[in-house]
Amino acid sequence: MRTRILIPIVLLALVACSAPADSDAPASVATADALAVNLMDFMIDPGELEATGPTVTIEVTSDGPTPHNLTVRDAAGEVVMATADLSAGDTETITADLEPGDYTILCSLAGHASLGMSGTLTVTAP
Ligand SMILES: [Cu+2]
Repeated sequence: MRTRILIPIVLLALVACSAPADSDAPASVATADALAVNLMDFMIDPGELEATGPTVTIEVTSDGPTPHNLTVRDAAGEVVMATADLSAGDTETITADLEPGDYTILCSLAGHASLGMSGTLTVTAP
């Protein structure tokens, strides 16, 4: 008798708790911690990033000595997020909601990608 009453109450409580997370939760709550990336002459470290979508956050630090940026392009070549050109020691955090898939990361300054500043970002569904 007691169990029959308790089970519906527990189920109701679970539904009530999970509903707000699907609708109004801030995007930051649903994501993992920011990925940390360092830029330097001439590499991106790490060069292979993996993130769980949809919201992807990357904390980018330039270790110089020359300025660099981190640009993220989708499979069609569209820029989906990018930092400013960062001088040595500068940090910028960028964030975007991305579809699951493979993205290219690079420094868009002339010649830098071909010198080694390119890599990949793989976004997986949550
Ligand atoms: Cu660069």
